[in-house]
Amino acid sequence: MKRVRTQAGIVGAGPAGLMLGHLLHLHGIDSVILERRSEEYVIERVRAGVLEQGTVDLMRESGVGERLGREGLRHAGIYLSFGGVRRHIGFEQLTGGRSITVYGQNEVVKDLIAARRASGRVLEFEAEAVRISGVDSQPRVVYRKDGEECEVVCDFVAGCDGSHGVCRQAIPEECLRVYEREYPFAWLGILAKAAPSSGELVYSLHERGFALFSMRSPAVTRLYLQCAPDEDIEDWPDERLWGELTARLSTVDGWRPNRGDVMQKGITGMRSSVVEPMQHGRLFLAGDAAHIVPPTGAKGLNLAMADVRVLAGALENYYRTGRQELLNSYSDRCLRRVWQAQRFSWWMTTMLHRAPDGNAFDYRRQLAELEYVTSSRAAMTALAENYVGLPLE
Ligand code: RFL
Ligand code: PHB
Repeated sequence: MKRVRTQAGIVGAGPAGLMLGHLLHLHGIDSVILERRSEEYVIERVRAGVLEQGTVDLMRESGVGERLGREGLRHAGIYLSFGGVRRHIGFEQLTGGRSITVYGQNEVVKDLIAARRASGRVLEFEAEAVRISGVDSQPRVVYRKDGEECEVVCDFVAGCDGSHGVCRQAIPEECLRVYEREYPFAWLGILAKAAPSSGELVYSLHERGFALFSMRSPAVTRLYLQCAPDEDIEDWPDERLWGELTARLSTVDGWRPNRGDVMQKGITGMRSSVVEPMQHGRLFLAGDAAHIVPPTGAKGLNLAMADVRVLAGALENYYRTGRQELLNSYSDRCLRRVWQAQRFSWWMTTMLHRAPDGNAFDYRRQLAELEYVTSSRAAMTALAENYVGLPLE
């Protein structure tokens, strides 16, 4: 069996795995990154789009923010739309100058893959980790590549393998607690060749359900609408999609999203989950492998980045001093932020979606909440400081 030795075996080349490998490289720590999908698949997968200030700072400070600085769209606020009116929440005034940046997750991944290539360290695509063992003493990751089994022998394993990965399964069930919540709806998302008709995101609660207006570039609009979790994408031809998006997003002042060719569409279920602790022996979980948030708060990618920032710092400290305190406190330090993001994402989700079993009372209550959130400075500040991202450690 082919065998390689490294300091950190990283499973998954999503934002968490790639950023961790990059930060470790800057500290002079070797790693091997294994990714079961192809490079094209990973780069083309359309997902998140909103970067918190802390994520932008991390990319800049670690030397991978050059294209982000040129092409990222800085947004100073968002709109909440209800009752046919868009109300603005200005982040900069409410948070002392903080903001968000719209830059596709696939662009982040592209930049991190380029940095990995430049570092000369190992990144293997179409290499699926199938077994993790020895996490109490000498970790080993067995992976399958071109029909053959190979092995990575390492000091630590970073489980950055997303919500359906294998790393979590390497932890005995009795050592884990899983907290979960499902939501009775999903998001149907599209990418359209259309110039964004608003400079900032619009989150809308309409009688017919939630809709979100977002973007990727000055020529590409990203839109989502609430649908049933078991909805069939075949039931959504473009005409029906545009009709529904227009109905849910249009406002009485005549604003509506521009239409264009639909380049991609897909349905995503929504759930919240947290695994505690995020560490077992020499195995550390990061990003979606440890926690899932519903996308309404735009927190998933940002949490993944916050986790690996903490993990890279702890590993650097270990290799420099031989001390394990920061590794041992990794889980507790990450989970504080994770639960804040869970709370915020749950709150945004329940405020903005129509529950299928909800009644007219619930809808009126949601409208009253939106009225308050867009008129009280205290409430707007609470939304703004969570949306731009609570301070990193
Ligand atoms: P990823 O990106 O899922 O990467 C995990 C990688 O691991 C690979 N893998 C394996 N590789 C080798 N061996 C195995 N056995 C493996 N098993 C799995 C997978 O192929 C994959 O490449 O997890 P990571 O790095 O933790 O990053 C998390 C983010 O991707 C995720 O949280 C966000 O996309 C969530 N999210 C959003 N987050 C935001 O911060 N802002 C947003 O605006 C936002 N919008 C969204 C979103 C997620 C969405 N979907 C589709 C779930 C919008 C949507 C629609
Ligand atoms: C996106 O642009 O994909 C996006 C924006 C905000 C969200 C979720 C997704 O809350």
